[in-house]
Amino acid sequence: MPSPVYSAAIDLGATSGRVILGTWSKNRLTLNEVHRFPNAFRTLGAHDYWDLGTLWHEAQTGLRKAVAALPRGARLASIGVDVWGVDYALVNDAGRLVFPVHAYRDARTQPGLQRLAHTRAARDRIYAATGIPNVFYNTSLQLAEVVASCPAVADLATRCLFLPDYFNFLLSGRMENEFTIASTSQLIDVHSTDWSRAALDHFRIPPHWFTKPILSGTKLGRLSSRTRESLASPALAKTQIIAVPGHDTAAAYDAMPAAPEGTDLYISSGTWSLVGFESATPVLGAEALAARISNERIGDGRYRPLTNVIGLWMLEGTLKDFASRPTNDKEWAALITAAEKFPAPTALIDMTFVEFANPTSMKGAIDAQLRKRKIPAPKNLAGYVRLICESLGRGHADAMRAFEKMAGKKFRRILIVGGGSKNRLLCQATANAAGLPVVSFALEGTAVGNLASQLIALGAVKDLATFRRHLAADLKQTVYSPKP
Ligand code: LFR
Repeated sequence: MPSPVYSAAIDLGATSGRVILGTWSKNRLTLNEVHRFPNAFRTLGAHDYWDLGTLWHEAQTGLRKAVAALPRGARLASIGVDVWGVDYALVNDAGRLVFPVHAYRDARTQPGLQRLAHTRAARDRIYAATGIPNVFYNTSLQLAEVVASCPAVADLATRCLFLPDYFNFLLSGRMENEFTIASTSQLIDVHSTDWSRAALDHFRIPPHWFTKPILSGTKLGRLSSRTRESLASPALAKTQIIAVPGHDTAAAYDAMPAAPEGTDLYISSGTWSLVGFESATPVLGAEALAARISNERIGDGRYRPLTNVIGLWMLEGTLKDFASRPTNDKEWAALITAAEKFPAPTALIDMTFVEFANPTSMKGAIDAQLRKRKIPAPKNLAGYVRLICESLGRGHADAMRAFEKMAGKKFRRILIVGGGSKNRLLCQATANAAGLPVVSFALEGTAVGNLASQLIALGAVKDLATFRRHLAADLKQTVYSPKP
């Protein structure tokens, strides 16, 4: 492998996307964020959709900028894509979209969610088969709704590609289902690395829409000629497309500079807070289901049992309701300082409240819950920020305790990466509620995990343990010790 190695990570989140050029040289990874852009779903009539054309346009713009940022004569070795979980594109054999791409917050899954919730035997059976609890955004519920409401789709579509699979197809011309993203669907067999026939049958989803998932790190080949022509650069002549962990959370977990003995709890903090750990075995059973433990998968076939706590979605949503919201880093810092000055709230928000999933006003939804519980609402934005961060911290700690109890584990540290790792109020609240040190890394976890998988596939790094060792030696960290 020539050194340095240049690779690009296309990292798409529900509220923003970025393209990052990674340079691997002398066992060090440096990141250059060459392109960042906002993302949002759009509402048409009663439904919510992603704008895939814009995302693809932005991804290509980012790749052009990545190429422009290369030193003269250098080549881009590879490209990998990671995206938020569960959403998908239905295509025909030629790769044409045959159905609009819905966003997972679309309320169309609510009747299916309730139906499964109220059919206890089926709900338990699906959890035993897939290890994924009944959540409104599951691909299983989304596909069941499409097939039931538009039956002709079963003839029109020949493949279901999850969003990273779809972008991999645009880049490479190959249609594959990558394993980590497939594992978010509630359709993978929890005891194998293949689809669950029981789940597919239950939701009446055509099994031929899927092929056996490929494990992360599989090379998909060179850039397709169409994309190569559109990007028109000699630096891309030999660029490999690599199926990295397509699920952003799987990529972020891979990037954790974790202790090898497995005593760290992970939080990938972004639109959602994903609290979990790595395990050779799944965490199953009635108690695990009640705690909403989701046995999503690592790219090599193992498990990452995690709980989805509502995350920064709640903070971002609340900010929209205040004209005084911060617009730059300085204003953010001032807001956090103001929020820290408040006494710790005596009552916290219950984050599992379904009304927080996609409210027209997040502040309105919070106020409604507080009113119901006869708790006075905060008087200003700083008060809301304090209440939300403390409540999220409690949510993180509750998830940790559930894991300790059910998996018979004792965690020593909590590692946090992603947007929330920069929010000291949130990190401190988590440390206090959990009674454990929180180690925050200034790290774009999802992009780093994406790049790690590419470097391993290219043979530039031996394996993930080696990558983590190098990364840990190089990272800035802030430790928040618990306070009573
Ligand atoms: C985070 C994430 C979560 C998933 C949620 C919905 O970006 O991928 O892991 O539960 O989005 O897809």
